[in-house]
Amino acid sequence: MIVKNLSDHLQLITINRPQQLNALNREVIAELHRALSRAEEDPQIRAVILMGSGDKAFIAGADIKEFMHFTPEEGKKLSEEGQRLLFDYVEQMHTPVIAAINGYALGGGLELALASHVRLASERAKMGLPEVSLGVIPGYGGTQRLAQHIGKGRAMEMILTGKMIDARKAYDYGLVGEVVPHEKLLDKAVETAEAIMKNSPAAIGLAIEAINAAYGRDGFKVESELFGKAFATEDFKEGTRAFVERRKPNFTGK
Ligand code: CO8
Repeated sequence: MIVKNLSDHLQLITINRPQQLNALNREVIAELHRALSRAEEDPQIRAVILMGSGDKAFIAGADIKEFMHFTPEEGKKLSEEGQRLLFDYVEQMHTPVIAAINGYALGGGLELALASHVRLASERAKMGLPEVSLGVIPGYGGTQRLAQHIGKGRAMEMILTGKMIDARKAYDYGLVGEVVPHEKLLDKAVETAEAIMKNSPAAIGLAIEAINAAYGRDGFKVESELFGKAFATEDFKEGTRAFVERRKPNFTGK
């Protein structure tokens, strides 16, 4: 991960695992938590931009190779830990976080963007929650936050088909605030951060807290339970194995 101050008050955090399309393993989640909590506790930092390194991906999801052999208990724990350290943490930060979606934002990658306070996309971005194609469900808040952002019907369709949508459709859905040419994405994120940073940091923190208060927490617990449950299925073993073997899965529903 690369942490860079773009100005006295603005920090850019780049997830830096480009060979694995910035997939989130435990180590990256822990590093992100440390960097974000440092930013949150530093009164000088008034906004954070999150981006993926390389030209291809924001984040292509949770690290499938890390969790493919986990038991249901380990799966549930991974989901709960990730929620606490990263996804819920980001959502509740008083320092606003802008997700600059510079390529694939899939699974946990889109879930991190959904937990962020503002989402901007490069015209090359592709977004989706493809978990059911692996025999699992979104486990980092996607079943809850996608519907909060784009409505239940569209969220249901995206999650059940597992299909990716492009940046234009994401804009039409209200999933991202703006779509810009790829090379202009960081500039647009800086411009948006600057607009936010003109305002009272104290009031911004309180506004985030008030907006979040409208949304219940029960569904997140259910999601972690069911995420763990999926790990007990044959479909989960088949789906993750098919991914690493680069073939289509043969699901049986067991
Ligand atoms: N996990 C692990 N490795 C990954 C991931 C991932 N999510 N995505 C890509 N990679 C790796 C590939 O395995 C490959 O590695 P290697 O070169 O060592 O074989 C490398 O990144 C490059 O990827 P590809 O060769 O596949 O690149 P392509 O351009 O052909 O395809 C895609 C790009 C379409 C993005 C493709 O990589 C893909 O489909 N990736 C997986 C996307 C996905 O299914 N994401 C969801 C993951 S599940 C998830 O996020 C669950 C969230 C909840 C978790 C809660 C607790 C764990």
